[in-house]
Amino acid sequence: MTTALPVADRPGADWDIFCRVIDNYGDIAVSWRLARILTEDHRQVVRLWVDDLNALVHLVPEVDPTEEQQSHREITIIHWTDATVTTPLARFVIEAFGCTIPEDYQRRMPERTVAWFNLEYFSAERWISDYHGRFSPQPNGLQKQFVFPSTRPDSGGLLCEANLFRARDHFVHSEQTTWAHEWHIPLPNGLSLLLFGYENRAIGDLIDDLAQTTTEAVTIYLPEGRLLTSAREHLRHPELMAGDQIQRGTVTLHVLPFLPQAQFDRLLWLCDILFVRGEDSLVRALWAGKPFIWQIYPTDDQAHWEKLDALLDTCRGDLPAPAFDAWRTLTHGWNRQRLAPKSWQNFIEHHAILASAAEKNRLTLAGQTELANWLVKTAYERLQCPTI
Ligand code: TRH
Repeated sequence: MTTALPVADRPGADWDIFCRVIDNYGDIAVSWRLARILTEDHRQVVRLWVDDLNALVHLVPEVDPTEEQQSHREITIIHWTDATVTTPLARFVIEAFGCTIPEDYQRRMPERTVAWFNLEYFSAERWISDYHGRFSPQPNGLQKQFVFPSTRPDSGGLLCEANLFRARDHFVHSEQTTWAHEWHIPLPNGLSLLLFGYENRAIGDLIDDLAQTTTEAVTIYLPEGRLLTSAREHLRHPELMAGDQIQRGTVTLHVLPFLPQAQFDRLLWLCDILFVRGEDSLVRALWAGKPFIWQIYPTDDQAHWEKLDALLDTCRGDLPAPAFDAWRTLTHGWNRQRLAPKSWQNFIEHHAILASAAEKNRLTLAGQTELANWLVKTAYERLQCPTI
């Protein structure tokens, strides 16, 4: 965005984002990140409606879960309950992940709302290109527009802060030691891995493979959460908790406390290989430009396998077949919770080429649509006023 007018001079620069927390952090993680980018990079006025403030507190500890309404980082956060009064209405409205916004609000939307977006879950599948941007007529007379975040060029793109890459470079060159000290994170020794995931029986195999295949030091960071419960069982350390450290040969595993979302990228930037999950952490791994293993959110109809392969395909770039196969095999094994023999070894043999492909992929994605930009541009076009 090049010409940022002061908020008061921009007609209708106000947004309502509605978010219901289904499970985990993904819904609120994406909604909060979007709220911040709209506010900080686009100088929009944002209200975030969220039904579960406790989920947001994990990501943003400054939020008070008992407040019905509060402001943080210039975003108005509203605890969304059935009783919430929904006036005044916003000019632009985002329904995150198909959460249905209150009926009364919907009925009154034509009085003021000019753009209504349904923000969908991330997918890199081909059909996204056809469905992104489509409209669906609603009973209140408005058209709801579907927005698909994706790594595909003809989609809504991915959320990315305007200063993210500058911050990354600054962190890597001059900040990481101080930062690690401040957050009580031991600095990595040798190759470093972040393991952020759901429960996974393969964690024992992974750490055994690591310990057996390398004579070099390896540092693993395991944030507390769902994967830690598997680590307790499969590493036979039932009491393992944040602050603990265990050693297997040359491998040191550190259990970390869950960090505020604003610090999460720094943890990724500190590591060489990123195990991520869900949606928001996947996007952050893409922006970190490091080799990553994605544990996809599994669905009962098994549709997640196609989604997983679609992501790998869109990020492949010019990776030669052996390196791509090694990446795909480890990714599939991690998602099946059973690693094929030598899958870690094969993967790590291709580390250099996978690292350079990940950085190239970051640059490619950075040249594509940015999601908040797309939303602002589209919303202002609807207002028929000069945009960005
Ligand atoms: O929590 P998730 O598994 O969320 C999932 C997905 O979004 C999925 O698509 C959706 O269907 C399901 O929820 C309901 O993973 P995700 O999306 O990566 O969100 C995790 C957030 O937590 C992300 O913003 C990173 C953040 N995080 C921290 O802020 N601090 C930490 O220490 C860690 C480990 C993560």
